[in-house]
Amino acid sequence: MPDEVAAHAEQLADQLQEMILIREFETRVSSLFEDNELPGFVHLCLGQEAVATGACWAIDDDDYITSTHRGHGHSIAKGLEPDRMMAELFGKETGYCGGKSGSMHIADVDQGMLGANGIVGAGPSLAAGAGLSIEQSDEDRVCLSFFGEGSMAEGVVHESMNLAGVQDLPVVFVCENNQYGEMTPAEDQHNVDGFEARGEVYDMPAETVDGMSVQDVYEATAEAVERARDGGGPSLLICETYRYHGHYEGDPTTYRTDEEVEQWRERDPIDTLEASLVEGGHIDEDEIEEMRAAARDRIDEAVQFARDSDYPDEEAAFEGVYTEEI
Ligand SMILES: Cc1ncc(C[n+]2csc(CCOP(=O)(O)OP(=O)(O)O)c2C)c(N)n1
Repeated sequence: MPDEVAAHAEQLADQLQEMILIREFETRVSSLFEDNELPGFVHLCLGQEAVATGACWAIDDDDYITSTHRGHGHSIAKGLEPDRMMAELFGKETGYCGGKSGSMHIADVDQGMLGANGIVGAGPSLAAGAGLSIEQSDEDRVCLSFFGEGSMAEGVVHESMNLAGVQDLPVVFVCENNQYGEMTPAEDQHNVDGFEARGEVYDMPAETVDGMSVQDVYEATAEAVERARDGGGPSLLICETYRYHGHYEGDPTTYRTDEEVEQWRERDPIDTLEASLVEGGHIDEDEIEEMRAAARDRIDEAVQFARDSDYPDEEAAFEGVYTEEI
């Protein structure tokens, strides 16, 4: 393990910085929500940062992703800016979708972020569509599709995986098994022993990955992405992870124990990476504090930007509803 860290120390330090930024964003959103500054619902990915960062690190800027209702980490990892994301959460016109999407539908098609999605299981269908368009236009792109293990019981996810499998589409299905779909434990929702079988029936390679390790997620995704680019078709990755907060902010989480949360926190993706980088002499405590300070400053600026921005005009409600006449 120390050799692994040494071999990738520089990249791991950059990944650490990004995970710290995602955590700072989510932590701040939690307190803004508690203070009633944000309209709508928010679902946070605290604890799941390594999946977003590790997977997105394995793709290029012009590749695509699809996301979920828990999509802030995916968006930051795809390169979206915290200030326009925060403005979107505040419902302001400077947000990525002009303040009309809020947390659950953030998208920036120009950056290949095809959307967070309040419809559970919808992301994989968009990913299959993106994959089809890549194939038909003969482009050298791939699409990563993030979805939760709860979505694995949705018919549309199976239809999308089937289509991707049959047509050898360049899609990597990234299932984040954070152990619960809303308040229901995964084992009470799915009568399978692990999720690999769900990929194998569609004839795609499937692998279970430690979703608390950014390096493991990165390596597995990079391999699947390379296969997809080489015409080898789709893959399924199941990233074992955990969400520290409730399903939504305000969820009393009576369905799980403090001990369980604590056990997962002991494997925290940021703390463990920091410890191994420090232990290997690749980074010191001061540099980690600088990373934290930089993330805090960036999120402070994002909050200020969002607060200072205007709400959209009423007429904006009717813009972007229909396609332009063609
Ligand atoms: C089609 C659809 N069915 C049900 C819901 C209600 N719902 C919202 S989140 C959720 C659980 C999703 O679990 P999972 O896919 O594991 O994602 P996680 O919340 O764990 O990230 C459900 C059932 C929905 N939004 N859309």
